[in-house]
Amino acid sequence: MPEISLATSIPGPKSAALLERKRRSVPDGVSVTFPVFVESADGAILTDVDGNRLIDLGSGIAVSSVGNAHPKVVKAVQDQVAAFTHTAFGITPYESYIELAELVASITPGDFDKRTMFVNTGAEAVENAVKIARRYTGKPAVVVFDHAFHGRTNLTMAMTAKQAPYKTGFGPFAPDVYRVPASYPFRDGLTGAEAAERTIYQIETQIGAANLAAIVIEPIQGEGGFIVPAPGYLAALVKWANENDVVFVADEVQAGFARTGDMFASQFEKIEPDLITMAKGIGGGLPLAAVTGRAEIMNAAHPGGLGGTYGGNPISLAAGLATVHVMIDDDLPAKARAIGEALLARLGAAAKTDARIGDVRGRGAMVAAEFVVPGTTKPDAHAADAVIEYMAQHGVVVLECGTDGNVIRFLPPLVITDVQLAEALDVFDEALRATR
Ligand code: PLZ
Repeated sequence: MPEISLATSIPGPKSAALLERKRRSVPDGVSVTFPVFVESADGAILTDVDGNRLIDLGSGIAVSSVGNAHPKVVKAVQDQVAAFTHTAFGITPYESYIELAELVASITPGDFDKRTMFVNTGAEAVENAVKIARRYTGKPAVVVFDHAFHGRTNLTMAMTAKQAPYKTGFGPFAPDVYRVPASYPFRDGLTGAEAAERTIYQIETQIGAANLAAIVIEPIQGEGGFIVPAPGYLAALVKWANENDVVFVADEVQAGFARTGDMFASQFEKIEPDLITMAKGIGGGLPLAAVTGRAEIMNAAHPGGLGGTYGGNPISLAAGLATVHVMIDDDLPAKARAIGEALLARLGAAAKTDARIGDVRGRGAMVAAEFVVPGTTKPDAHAADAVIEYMAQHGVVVLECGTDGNVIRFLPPLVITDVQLAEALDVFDEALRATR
């Protein structure tokens, strides 16, 4: 029996009615890309209000890595809600915060003394990493990259590269944020060493190490197009940062927590970031984010300088502890590697028969196909959109990304079954045939 079952067209009548109510009660800025309203979800299956069963290859933007409503996460949350819901860690603390801080320190790269703070969102983690790096170095500037995504708050909008929709009309933006080119092998053809040389030259000549607090980079760029830097690129930047009193921050909000086949994408590159920002996968679906890093850097901020009402709230921490234990106990990095092999094989085969796919790349369960005008590297967002639309109509949730909107990303829950993944990829193949 197929895993996908469609009782209505997409969206069905109940979802269509809810979309209309949304239009009258929720601002248009909060948009919906996939027009089905969810009623329940389990593992990699979403069931909508019209009774349609869909396969989820987006994990709620890389969040539900342990699968939706994982029984251990559900139990941990239920127990915690019944015990106590909130006291504010900064007022009357609780042990789970320490326990998850210890656990995160033990699985992040770098065998040095670490400290961890918890916040609610990825953007908040990035904001705090920048605060801490500035306090530690006493310097103001922050370097970010082409195609970067770091969030939607004022500072993180400044750090995010793509103008529309994230920044249009929302300025002025935070100062002292400088953008430099990264490594994008499909488009720049540079080796890691060459791309690093270009980046470092630009930093030295246009910003200057003496003014620079931090380099903030996604080890695999997420929203910007699942861009995997050429080998050695990140290590060269870390070396330069270490030699120049610049804090190296890996933004692992999207790539972290087993997604890429290692617990953190930095591990594959054998780099030890000074600070790591994390969110999404850590919370098993609850809002939870963190900054982890070298003790001397994290401790640079004075008592009371870091915090927030809800940062590390007990329910999210309970979910986080359960989630990270599932990732370790069930060896989800290994699951991610197996998913990666299947994805790269299937997408690679598709690229051989469809000239619109210019590049297939990624690691573990973070893989993408970049669509171009055949025979060129000119981005083709329409081709990607048509494939996504076909997949939506046929029961597969899949997301777009890329500065040019021409990349389809595959981010399944790491607990997706082989049968579910194969069925979803059959729909991708059909979508390619139907839209050619
Ligand atoms: N850093 C690397 O990927 C969030 C955002 C989608 P928040 N990515 C998905 C959207 O439309 O807003 C992200 C990320 C990286 C930071 C963030 C921000 O995380 O939890 O959304 O604030």
